[in-house]
Amino acid sequence: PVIHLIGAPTDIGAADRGASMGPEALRVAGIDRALRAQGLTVLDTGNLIGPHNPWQPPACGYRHLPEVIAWNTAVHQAVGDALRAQALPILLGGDHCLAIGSLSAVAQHCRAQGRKLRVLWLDAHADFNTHTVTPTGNLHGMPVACLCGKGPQALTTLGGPAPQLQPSCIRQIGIRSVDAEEKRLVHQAGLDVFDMRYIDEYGMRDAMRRALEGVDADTHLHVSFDVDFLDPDIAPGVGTTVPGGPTYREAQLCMEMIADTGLLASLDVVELNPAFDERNRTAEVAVDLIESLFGKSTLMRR
Ligand code: DIR
Ligand code: MN
Ligand code: MN
Ligand code: MN
Repeated sequence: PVIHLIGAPTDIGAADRGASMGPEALRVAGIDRALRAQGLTVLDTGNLIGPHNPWQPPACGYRHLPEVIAWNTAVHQAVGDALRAQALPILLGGDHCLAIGSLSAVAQHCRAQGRKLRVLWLDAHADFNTHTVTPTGNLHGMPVACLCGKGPQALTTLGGPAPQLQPSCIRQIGIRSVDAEEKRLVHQAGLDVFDMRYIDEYGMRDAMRRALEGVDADTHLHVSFDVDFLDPDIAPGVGTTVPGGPTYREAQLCMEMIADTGLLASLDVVELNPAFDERNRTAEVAVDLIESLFGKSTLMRR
């Protein structure tokens, strides 16, 4: 398929400024060249436009809600357009609140096409806060809850009546930072979480084998890749680093096992923050991993 790169240069839902520079850092690290080297056709559609970050405190439990709605509406439209054009959208974030717009479009597309959906949420965080339990008000900590129908109506109904996603189609991998009240909500929703304890005990291979269980030729596979999924040793360029994440090899295996399914149909790359990076190395690691996600392997396999 043709790949559409969609830049969304904003940090509107984040704890720190700087994720707005993510799309350009990924381009500078050569994301389009890396994908073309895999024999793929890539169209960089440029950057979406949205409101600037007014840097206000939370209001009624949300920071920048009107601006978050505006950005996600633009992302929803662009990702939906790409899917309707039978392209494979890659959302270049931007912070992780943008997954609301992206996945609501993916879910809507899957409903229209009668396709099953599996979402792999690669993240240090569960992103399942709501306005009543969030310790920060930052919407990048709430996208999974919003997609499952818990959140402000303007966000939960992007893509049609809420919820956009059933918890049963989501697998979370790499989780190691969940807020106290958020933990209760994750259990209550019954999210399938392969946290770092699981990966320590059983390994990335077993986690991915189980996370991909049940996907078949009728499945649309979406990966939401929060770059803070990675251990800060290899990925310092994110706003909210959490120690103890997947190593370079573990992350490569994760991506390669997804590639092996041949089912990847949409992708978010979010939370990259060049303001915290060192000579763009985190963007370069992300591009490296994305190459693997699209089938690059050490030796030719076929
Ligand atoms: C925290 C941080 N759980 C919050 N979340 C982050 O603000 O809700 N998600 N950093 O990526
Ligand atoms: Mn996240
Ligand atoms: Mn995160
Ligand atoms: Mn739509």
